[in-house]
Amino acid sequence: MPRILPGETDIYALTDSRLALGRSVEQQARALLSAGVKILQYREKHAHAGVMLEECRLLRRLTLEAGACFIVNDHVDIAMLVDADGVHVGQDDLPVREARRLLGPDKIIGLSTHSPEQALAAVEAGADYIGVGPIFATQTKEDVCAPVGFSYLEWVVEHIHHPFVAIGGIKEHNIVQVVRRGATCCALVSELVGAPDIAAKVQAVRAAMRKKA
Ligand code: TZP
Ligand code: MG
Repeated sequence: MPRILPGETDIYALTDSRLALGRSVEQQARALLSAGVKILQYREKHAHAGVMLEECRLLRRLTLEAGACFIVNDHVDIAMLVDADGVHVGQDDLPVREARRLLGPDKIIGLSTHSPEQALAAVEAGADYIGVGPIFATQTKEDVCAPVGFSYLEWVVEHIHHPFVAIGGIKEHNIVQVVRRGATCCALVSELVGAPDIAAKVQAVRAAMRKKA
């Protein structure tokens, strides 16, 4: 199973069918994986459980074929049923320690964090990586907190020696600012799945990340 963590790859992609210009989860995933994305998260907040299960089964197959890591947002049960590589939870979801009891030591657990206290607690609880954000304002997440800006990102870079992914409002045009502050892996939702040509956008974002010097 492809256990790939943020820090081992540059782009962390998420599905979102509400932003994907009418494209299905399968179409989003195929385009992202064809462009070489190595971490893909299934994040469909409004789908029914049965639909989620079938879509996750499909994404499990596609990610295995592509040698990519597959993470399920929120739903530990679905992650287990499809043998995903891991889950991503938020501060109000199942606690990391409880998710770990269900998933065992080998699966990846990511936790969204928004403050130094949450980052320290996430590492202590055994999260394999943390999400750091939202860096910029975003429309994508409905219950999102205010942007944390660069100060929290810079704190993480200095103090947390643990895999992390920057997230929230990151676009081709601003990603270089995030990379310059020390992020090596960035998560993007609307910028990728909302692009007319998803694969071309992945390449453009990659190129923008390399303009760091
Ligand atoms: N967690 C923090 S911000 C966010 C999530 C899931 C949404 C990011 O979406 P976008 O479209 O890349 O701003
Ligand atoms: Mg959640």
